[in-house]
Amino acid sequence: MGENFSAAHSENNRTDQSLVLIVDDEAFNRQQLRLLLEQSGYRVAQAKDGTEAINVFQQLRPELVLLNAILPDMEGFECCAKLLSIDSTKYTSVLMITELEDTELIERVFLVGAMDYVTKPINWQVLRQRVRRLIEQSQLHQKLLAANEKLQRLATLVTIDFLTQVANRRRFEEYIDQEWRRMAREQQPLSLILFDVDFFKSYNDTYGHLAGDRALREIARVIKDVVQRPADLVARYGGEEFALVLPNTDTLGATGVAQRISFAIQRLAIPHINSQVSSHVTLSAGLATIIPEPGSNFDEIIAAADKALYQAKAAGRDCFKHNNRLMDMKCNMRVSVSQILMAG
Ligand code: GH3
Ligand code: MG
Ligand code: MG
Repeated sequence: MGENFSAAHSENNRTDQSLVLIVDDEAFNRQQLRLLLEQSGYRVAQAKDGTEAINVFQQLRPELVLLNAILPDMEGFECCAKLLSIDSTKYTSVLMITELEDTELIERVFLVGAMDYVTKPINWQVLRQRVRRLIEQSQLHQKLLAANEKLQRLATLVTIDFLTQVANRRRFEEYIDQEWRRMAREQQPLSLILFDVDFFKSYNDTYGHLAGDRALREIARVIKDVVQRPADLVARYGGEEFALVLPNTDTLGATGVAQRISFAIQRLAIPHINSQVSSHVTLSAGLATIIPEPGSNFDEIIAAADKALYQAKAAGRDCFKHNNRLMDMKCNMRVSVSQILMAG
């Protein structure tokens, strides 16, 4: 940046000195403005025309631009519009310096997005106050943006399960409530699958808690990989339990998803020498499919899937059961992945 960029001589020892870009073709004007700004504790960059201003702006992203309305290579207004159209994460104010103060000119100043103006001959006291106000506005805006980003990150954190990186229980309940009501309005089927890892206590006892954590992460990843529709939600429902919400999905669709997940877990083949049903980690699952009654509560589908899961456990594990309220009948299936693979 060479001579265009001057290090600050702070009068009040500020460490977070804001940067002001001066755009004026007259070296004398730039010099005077620079002195005033440095006395106020700002860092200063300079440009002698519009093209240089755009270059310097892109590199340094100043908080404020003091822009002369008359430039040798383009109109100050055009330059202002160009500067403000540059995509920047930083908020920049433009203060125009004009020769006259007529209505048309003032309208143009604000039309191109400048925040304020001063007229020549410059009243230094007025300029100092306007610069201070605009810098404060810019800093406030930056703080707001940062706070907003932080909030967004926190909002994501409170909906994600830390260990497995799928949705947490809180997000699950929020989502199933929303989808339950949507399916009730549209009179469409909602399916829910609850998975529970078989003999997981003995897995931890055999391989250690850290290996248990790793297994849970892998299982969550596999379930997530199988699920295809954007509206499907995988969540960690409890310790070694996962839930899968499938909107607009009937019995057949949900059964297909459960089968694909069973196969994928079989392929994952995490050894479990102390499982009583397989040499590998297996899942049991309870499925439920319901077209919700308007005004009813989503607890209904959780209870139905939970009951089916209980039945799958009672039936020997490594299988899934479907509690199908859709056709007012129970459709229980025992699909042992190990058995399918042996038969196939
Ligand atoms: P079942 O086949 O009946 O489901 O038997 P189980 O052993 O899986 O069920 P149980 O409810 O007796 O035990 C669940 C186990 O899951 C016990 C607990 O230590 C383990 N578990 C729960 N959350 C975590 C976790 O975050 N990490 C690890 N490593 N283990 C967990
Ligand atoms: Mg359990
Ligand atoms: Mg279990």
